[in-house]
Amino acid sequence: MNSYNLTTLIEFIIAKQADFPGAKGELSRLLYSIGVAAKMINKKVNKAGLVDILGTAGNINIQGEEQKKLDVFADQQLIGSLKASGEVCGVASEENDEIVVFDHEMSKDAKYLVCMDPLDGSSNIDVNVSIGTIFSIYRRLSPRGTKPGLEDFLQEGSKQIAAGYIIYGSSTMLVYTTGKGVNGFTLDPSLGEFCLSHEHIQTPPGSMYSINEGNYLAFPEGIKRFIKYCQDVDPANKRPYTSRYIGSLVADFHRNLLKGGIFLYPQTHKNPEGKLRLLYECNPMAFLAEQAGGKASHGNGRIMDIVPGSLHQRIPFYTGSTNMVDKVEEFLMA
Ligand code: AHM
Ligand code: MG
Repeated sequence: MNSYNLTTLIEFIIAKQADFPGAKGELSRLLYSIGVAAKMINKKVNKAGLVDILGTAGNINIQGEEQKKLDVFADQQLIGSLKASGEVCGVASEENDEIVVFDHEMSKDAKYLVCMDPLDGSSNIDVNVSIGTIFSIYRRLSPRGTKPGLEDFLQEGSKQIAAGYIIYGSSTMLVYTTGKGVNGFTLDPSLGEFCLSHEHIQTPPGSMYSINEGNYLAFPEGIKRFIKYCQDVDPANKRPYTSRYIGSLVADFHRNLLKGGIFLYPQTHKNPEGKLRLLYECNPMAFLAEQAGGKASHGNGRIMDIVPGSLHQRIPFYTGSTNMVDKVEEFLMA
């Protein structure tokens, strides 16, 4: 803590650089650039409800410019910020079919790459529900000074150097890990700074489950049995468990991370491979879950052990408190 009794994100990042002997500040600068983009996106998200009042018609705003959808804005903001940092050689984003390669000399020489979902749950924006940005950082495999290729992005989640999310909620928070625990920062709007508010987050054993039960009939038998287990009356073991589902991954995950619980997105009729994307959603959340003492599984093993086959690969996803993820695996493998 400094003399003002608060630690800003950048102060924390710089202090933590000491955890990595030989670090030259590249990752610190990269994380900082994500923090800057997050503030810009936050400003825009906060204004979303005002757009109608401000009198924009259709897709054209009062200056006659085309209004960008917020998820496109978030994508462009993050890509711009990462490119400007000079610490990233390329980006894979849920918004883009292909990888985005930065061919500026400084970026070509950068050793990191980023996978991200710029604005997850953006369909919730119209109804004032929390949404989020999810990011994941890897070291490139190709030599520095060259253009990265697809294989640089198709690395197991266990190779992540850092991961995190920003939640645009009743307050805006940035939560991240570099593999040495999970820390959370709340945006103080009066200072315009993310300030350390949740140090060394640990997920407690859970008794909350989060799943879109509308898809019940399509769930694997093991998941149907797990849901019935959660609903069983067994007061000694805190059951029936409480059901909480927002339908916005960052918000559901954030609540469970702090309070304990499990988030489930199994395969369904509509999404036979699962709905959530391995690179942009599951791997970063899995890294955070594990660093907070929880787990992340695809039903039959660890999410972060999967070797991705394609950029936009989807996968069934079960994450949260260890006791609950173990239980789901038990039901699925029975
Ligand atoms: P998106 O990436 O298109 O925003 O979709 C991902 C969202 C997650 O935030 C959320 O967990 C999930 O979709 C909800 O899906 P459903 O509406 O099927 O329950
Ligand atoms: Mg998404």
